[in-house]
Amino acid sequence: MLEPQGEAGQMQLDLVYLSIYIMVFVCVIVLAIFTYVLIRFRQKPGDNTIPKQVEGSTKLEILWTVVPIILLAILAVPTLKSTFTLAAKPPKAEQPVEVKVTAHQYWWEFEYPELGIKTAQELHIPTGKKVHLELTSVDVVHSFWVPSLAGKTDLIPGRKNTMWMKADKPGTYEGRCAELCGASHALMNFHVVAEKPEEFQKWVKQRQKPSSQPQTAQEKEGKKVFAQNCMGCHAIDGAGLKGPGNKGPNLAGFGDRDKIAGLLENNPENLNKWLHNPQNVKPGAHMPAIDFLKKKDLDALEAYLESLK
Ligand code: HEC
Ligand SMILES: [Cu+2]
Repeated sequence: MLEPQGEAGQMQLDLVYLSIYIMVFVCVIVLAIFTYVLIRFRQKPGDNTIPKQVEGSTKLEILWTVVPIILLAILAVPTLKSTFTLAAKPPKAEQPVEVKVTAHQYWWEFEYPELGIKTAQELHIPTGKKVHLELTSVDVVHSFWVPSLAGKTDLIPGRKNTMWMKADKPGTYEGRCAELCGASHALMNFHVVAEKPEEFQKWVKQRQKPSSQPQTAQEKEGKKVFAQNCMGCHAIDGAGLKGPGNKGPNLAGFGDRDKIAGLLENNPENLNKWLHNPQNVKPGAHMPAIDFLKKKDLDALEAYLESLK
């Protein structure tokens, strides 16, 4: 947060500095007067006279009412300006990327309505472009925070909040939920992957293509196991696997993601760990333990999921 990597983060840091400067200014003056009074008016040995008792001073009252009002106005004007600027939709001419962010206990859903892409846990964005986010939640209040890019904006059920952010340089930026939302709130991590516009376009093309079809016999078997056991909650766009709901993340392109559930390095061993007992990784996660499958079926399922590119 102290090393912003884009315009929105820089604006927010400027506000933090402004309020720190004002606080330091007030502290220095108050503490200086305080120290002076302590020394100048302390009781001297042998002097037991009671000092002159003063009650009320219109001048002082006005002074310490007006000065804070001025200081708060200095803070309020740029704060309100930035708040509205950061929530506003960037003009069409800037070709912003639109993303709908939906928070779930304890995962993030990212939808690019204009590009027809739905994904989870990993938010891909192009560098140098404003990304306009529309944020909401399906269960409780969460808060979207990418410390080095922008935040924190609440995601509230039944409400749409908006903000934009911009990354100047390619890189992977950590994201967090910044509003206590349940047992695994502290594990509700995600990543922002900022790529050069050409690279981002490649990613978009890859995601828009139908998911690669299972190649080996094992992967084909895995697809069947998935259809039988997982489609109640998960869909895989482009693979013709769509069930009744989206209680869990869309797993299209799962094999390309860096992390499982935003936490574990994406490899077969960790996938096994996750499926076997999601609660061990994320207490309270709304995915049941998959401990009823035969080893052969589980292996096939894992091979299929990792093949999704
Ligand atoms: C009752 C609903 C439900 C069922 C059934 C279910 N899941 Fe999940 N799954 C979830 C939820 C919810 C999450 C998100 C957990 C979190 O991160 O908090 C999840 C997360 C995952 C993830 C991590 C996804 C990511 O984006 O990193 C994988 C992989 C996964 N599930 C695979 C499976 C497989 C394979 C099956 C079937 C054997 C299955 N799930 C069955 C609800 C379900
Ligand atoms: Cu949360």
